[in-house]
Amino acid sequence: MKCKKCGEKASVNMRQHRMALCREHFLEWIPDQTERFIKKYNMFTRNEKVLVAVSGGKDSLSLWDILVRLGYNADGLYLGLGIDGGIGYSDESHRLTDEFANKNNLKLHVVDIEKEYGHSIPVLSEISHRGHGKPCAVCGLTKRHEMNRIARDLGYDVLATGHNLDDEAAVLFGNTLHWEPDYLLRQGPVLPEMEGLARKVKPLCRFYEREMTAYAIARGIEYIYEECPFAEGSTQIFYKESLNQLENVRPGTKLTFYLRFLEARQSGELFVKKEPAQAHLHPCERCGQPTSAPGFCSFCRMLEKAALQPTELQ
Ligand code: Q46
Ligand code: ZN
Ligand code: ZN
Repeated sequence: MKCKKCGEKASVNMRQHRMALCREHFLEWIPDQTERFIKKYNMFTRNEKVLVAVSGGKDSLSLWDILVRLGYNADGLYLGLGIDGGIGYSDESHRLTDEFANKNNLKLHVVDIEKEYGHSIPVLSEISHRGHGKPCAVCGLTKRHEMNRIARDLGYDVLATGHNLDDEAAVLFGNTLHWEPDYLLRQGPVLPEMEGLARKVKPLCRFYEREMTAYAIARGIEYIYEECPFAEGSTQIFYKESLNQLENVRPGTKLTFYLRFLEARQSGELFVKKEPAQAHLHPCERCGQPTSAPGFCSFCRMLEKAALQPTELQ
């Protein structure tokens, strides 16, 4: 297999694009494409301040690397979730994120949930009795709350996450199987800023997961290989595996599934356009972040519930 650009031996073959590239051209192609997506979807400009949510995984560290290479003004945010799972998951991902930031001389904000709120994510999940024994519901809620809080408090224009095409296609698959109109209308590369909620963007949403792995390795980025121990057996992973089976038989299936959805949504052909549920947001009485619930936002209600529980788990 030869590189499409220079004819040298290719190191990455992308069947879905019918294109193979050598290492050097692949390392140029990824940022070039990212720049194209940032412009196409009006994600942000070089005058705006970007906060990249970094987890220590290949996608978020690669995203940060790409944005900095492209000359964007991008700082990192690491949330310490306090997840051990027998592999010291959070400690290791924190270490690798720190290392990446130091090596590249980048600014990293670190928020430790346990220090901030008294409990790690698994403990908060247990004592607030949310999520049927899995911490993912509390984890997702906390991450959304904290990312928005920090972006807003520190004056960032936009919050960027490292979701790749495999992530987005799996979410879309789930939302389609259940025909969730509200989620379908909101899913996309950009979630505009509204009433105290920071703009959210996903610049890697058109890259396959294997492309991001290849990028991280080719760039020599040290990232955490293990998934979060709580991800095992999740519906999301099941959807990803199902889509991979389709992809193996028909390369490009995932990309077409996602891109056709974006086109259909944009044109209004498949979905009746309605204003995204602006649901009368008002500031939470405890933390001040926007919420549609009366009184406290769902994060603060979760904290309140956790505080009311017996403390033997702490
Ligand atoms: S939600 Fe669940 Fe993830 Fe949080 S507890 Fe781990 S698997 S990290 S994306
Ligand atoms: Zn080449
Ligand atoms: Zn609140």
